[in-house]
Amino acid sequence: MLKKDFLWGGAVAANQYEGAWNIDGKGPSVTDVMTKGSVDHPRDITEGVIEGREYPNHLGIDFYHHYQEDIKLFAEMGFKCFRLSIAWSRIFPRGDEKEPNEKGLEFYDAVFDECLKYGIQPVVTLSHFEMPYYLAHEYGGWRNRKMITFFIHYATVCFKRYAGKVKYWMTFNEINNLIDIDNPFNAWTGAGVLYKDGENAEETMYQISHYQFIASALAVQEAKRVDKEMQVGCMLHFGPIYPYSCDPKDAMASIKAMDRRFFFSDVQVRGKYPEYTKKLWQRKDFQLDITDEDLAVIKDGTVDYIGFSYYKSTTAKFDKENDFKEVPNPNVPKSDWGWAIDPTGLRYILNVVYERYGLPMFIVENGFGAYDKFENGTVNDNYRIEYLEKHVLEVLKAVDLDGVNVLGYTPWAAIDIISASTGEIEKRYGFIYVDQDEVKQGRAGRHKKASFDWYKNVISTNGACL
Ligand code: BGP
Repeated sequence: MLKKDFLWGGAVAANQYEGAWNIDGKGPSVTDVMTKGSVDHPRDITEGVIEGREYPNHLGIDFYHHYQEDIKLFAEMGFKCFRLSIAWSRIFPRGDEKEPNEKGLEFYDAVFDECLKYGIQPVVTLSHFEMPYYLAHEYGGWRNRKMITFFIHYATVCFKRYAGKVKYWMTFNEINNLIDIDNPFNAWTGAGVLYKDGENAEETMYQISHYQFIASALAVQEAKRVDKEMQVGCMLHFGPIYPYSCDPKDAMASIKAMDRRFFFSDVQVRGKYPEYTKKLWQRKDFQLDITDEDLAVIKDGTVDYIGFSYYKSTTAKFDKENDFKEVPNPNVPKSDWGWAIDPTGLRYILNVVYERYGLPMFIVENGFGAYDKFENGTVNDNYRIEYLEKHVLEVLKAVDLDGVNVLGYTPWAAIDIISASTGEIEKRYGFIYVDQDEVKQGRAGRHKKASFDWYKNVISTNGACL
């Protein structure tokens, strides 16, 4: 049985749904210079906004002008919370200003008040795959230590302004995506960084993460100064990486592969660098800018809970050169985008992470991206219902049978939004269908899918109907 105050809700990210990219004083963010991509072609990162090209994040689903209508629909589903992010460049258009943009602050006041009117708690991420473009362009993003000062100023302004309205915060969305150094999307959206030819991308990645760890730890400390009740979490992309076989070498490969994900939470939860990372730095002779003072900050700014996303699991096989390589798992089906569908993996990771840290767990993303067919004013998304149902059942097992402390569940996404990896809305996740053509004509039709009523029932019975 879930606790009475279990936080059912839905999740989104500012850059993927707000639109209004240059309205009311907002500056461009890194995602505003990214073009559309596709399954086979990654999104291009352009040097500033080039006329004539299509930038899907500029429009989002125009939540900026539809927030009342959308939040009303969330309330109808019975949301107890709504996970969203603040667009940093709406509050600080360039990122290095002293004074915030009042219009930007007012927008989130209005959104939070609208949520609270219906008894919906906002759950807020400070940096969800974005930062002001100016900071990336002029300062080199998070490869520059100065980001810590800019971020903390931004975080403090938000904590002070929204104290009493927001209890649950997260610092950096999926901070551990940075480990995938071969994917420029992760470094760009996560840290405003593009690796230079010839530089050791892995070494730079550890430097970037170090600065973000300090910023995150300082934010935890600052939040407590503003309001002791505030809870600040880390946010990680978690999914098990199973051993491909029971060959001990594969089992070891899976541990090594998971270390790469756990490195980030180990620092943010335990407040210190793990031994396996220190050894790796020694082995590779990485020279990082890390001071004793930094380490003290990290120690004193550990997180209150673990926010994480779960979409899929992966599988690792022993590899002589790199400890492991990821290989497809023949035991699980895949989505249209090749993502393994593995509900058991959610219970597995809840167990593993809870055992490792003992902190409350918040599932802040889980969902099924699919091509939806809009017919007769709705979408019969039974595949999505099936996916979510199976995953929620595994959450119930983790709570009832394994004793994991789960704070809440906010599926991705509350409503159809722009996909982060493709920039397309066609990879849909929401309970509410958004007619993108209508958005383009400025009408932006919202339509309930079959999953809307299904989720409403799950929430109203606190999961007992499953
Ligand atoms: C997570 C991100 C989200 C989101 C989701 C689905 O990694 O935190 O922002 O978009 O993945 O990914 P996509 O939109 O690429 O399908």
